[in-house]
Amino acid sequence: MGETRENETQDVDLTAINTIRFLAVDMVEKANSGHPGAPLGQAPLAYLLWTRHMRHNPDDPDWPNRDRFVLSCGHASALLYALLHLAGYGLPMEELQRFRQWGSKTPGHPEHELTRGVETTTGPLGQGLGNAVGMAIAERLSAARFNRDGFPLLDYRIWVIASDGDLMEGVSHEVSSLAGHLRLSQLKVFYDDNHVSLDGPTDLSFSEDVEKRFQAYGWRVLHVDDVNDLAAMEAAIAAAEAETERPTLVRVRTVIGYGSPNKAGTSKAHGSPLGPEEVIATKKALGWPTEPTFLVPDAAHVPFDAARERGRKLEADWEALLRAYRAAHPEDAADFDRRLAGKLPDGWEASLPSFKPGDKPMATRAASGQVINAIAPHLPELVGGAADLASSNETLVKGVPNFTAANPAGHNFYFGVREHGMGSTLNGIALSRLWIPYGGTFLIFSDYMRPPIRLAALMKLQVIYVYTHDSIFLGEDGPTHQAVEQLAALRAIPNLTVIRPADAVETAEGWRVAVGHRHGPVAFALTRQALPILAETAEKAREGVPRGAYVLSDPADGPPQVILIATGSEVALALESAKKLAEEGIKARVVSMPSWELFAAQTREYQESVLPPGIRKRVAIEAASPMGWHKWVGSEGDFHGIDRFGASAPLKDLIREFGFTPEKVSERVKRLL
Ligand SMILES: Cc1ncc(C[n+]2csc(CCOP(=O)(O)OP(=O)(O)O)c2C)c(N)n1
Repeated sequence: MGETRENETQDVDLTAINTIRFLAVDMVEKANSGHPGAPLGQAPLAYLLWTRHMRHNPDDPDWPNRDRFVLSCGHASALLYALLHLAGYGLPMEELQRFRQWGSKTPGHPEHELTRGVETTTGPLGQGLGNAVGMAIAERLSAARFNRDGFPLLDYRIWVIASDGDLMEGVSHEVSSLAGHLRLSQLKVFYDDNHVSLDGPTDLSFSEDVEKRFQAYGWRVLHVDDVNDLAAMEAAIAAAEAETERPTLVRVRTVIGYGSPNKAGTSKAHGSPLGPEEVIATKKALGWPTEPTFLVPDAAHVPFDAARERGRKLEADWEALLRAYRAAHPEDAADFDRRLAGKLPDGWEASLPSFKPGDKPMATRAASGQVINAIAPHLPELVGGAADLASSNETLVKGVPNFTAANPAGHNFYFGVREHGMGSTLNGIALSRLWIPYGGTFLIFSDYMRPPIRLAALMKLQVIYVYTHDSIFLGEDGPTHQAVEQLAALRAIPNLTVIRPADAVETAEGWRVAVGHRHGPVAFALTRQALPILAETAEKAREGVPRGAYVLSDPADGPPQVILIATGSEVALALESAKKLAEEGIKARVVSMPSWELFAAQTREYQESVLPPGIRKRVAIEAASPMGWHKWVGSEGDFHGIDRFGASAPLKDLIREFGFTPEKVSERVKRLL
């Protein structure tokens, strides 16, 4: 009797696993595009996680204490869509049949927010793993903040499937090293060890001992020799689940294109459909009906429906816990509810420091540091740090503990010299919706973290980048460290807001904007060198910075002949240049433009009030690449910037040699006029 039931369970398991496999295969085949190989190999692992281990409720993909699932190898998206369909996330069969088509919920790679239940956007290999590390950090932070005796409000786990490509990517080294250091035990990673990547067998380029590598990071490391050995898989997953000290890596041996007589185990199963004949051969080999396609036998629903019932119960129990928590800890609960509702604390803006024109000149990085320190106590969700440049970036909140393995209640982060990993981790923290993370490094090294910046923008995540040393005017470190093309490169990313403040006042206003900007990342470009605090900004930045650009000064006598548009450290230069031009009888308006993106979002009326179409003589001044400035200066305008690499020299020499003086600017204006 017992044996019969066991056999029946095994039949159901196999039916469900093959259902996942062939939904994925049929999706790829119908789209004539995609990756069938990884889903064929990974299906048993994913099946066990989704039906037996993950605590999730498909009815409510936003349940705060749900386990997270990250398919870091986003190219295996068909696997995830099959799972979402079967698990009951409301992804209908028609969407599986529209895989990779215009307007479908099943794009080529999983996209967060587009498809219910997709926890993060993956596809660029390595990023999912980095996000998962951030999610595990957020879990620790949140548990430390909200859990109380008898109220384990947050204790979710992060389950990841990562492929060879994920582990080859440099970012995986950064984040896995960090995860081991921080002992993020809620993180459970399954490495799909199938010996194949796109170009062929992995031994073309990848031969380290992955288990030893992760052991060296301080992870718990396990392995399973055959993903189809469900008992062995169960044991490994249970061991990963029981681990409470370290992150876990389970190396799972799978076969890419499992079941395909002619393509299994080769890169031919990787990035293109199996082809009609091979699909039939594969279905036959695994004992699956060749018709109809997109077959879901009733039996396949059984384990998923049971998991869904369990999930409903888990969330209902958690809701009861939350109700009791609200009664026992009303203030904590109010903070929790407020954050999840996407609201900022009342009155936080009152804590913004005010800087005055009489104050000593100050680097905008220093002003930013003062702002962070002033607002942090009033904005408990603000957490962050730097990639080993906290002292330069002024990202440290004084008197607040560091986030460490021993003290996850700390809010200051040491990401180490890992810009890429920091960026990817910040995205994972932001995905919790309970924290607003920031991270700092030199502007030049935004290049080292561009992939996660782009993904933050794509996912509309609130992440704040605190970049300093924003131009050649950092001085003696020289051209390797002097940003020239980075502003243009960042401005090219859709949905990223770049803010380059002119002084301390604009910096504080920039932070007001950044904290209030809930649906996309913001990057600050801040100076190393001190800048005067301008009388004009003190008066106008409060209104002007949120609008991206505003008139700082106009000629006293009549309409301007020319507009000087400047950002950051060049705004003071523009004001001086306008004075010099006035002495020579030339009337210039000065516009401060801390953010192109904010200005571009204004009404045409406002834009034309700042840059009247009738004034076609315009000179933009920015110590950076000219790329893109024609948008604002027009075809009759000119640009005073830099179109070469910088140089190693003291600040005053760079100012002279690169011509950032009122004399040089007014010469250019006169040439233009
Ligand atoms: C950063 C990045 N580089 C390149 C690619 C293109 N790409 C997609 S899958 C893949 C190979 C992946 O091999 P593996 O990770 O072993 O996956 P499998 O072949 O086992 O499915 C490559 C190079 C990518 N998605 N992301």
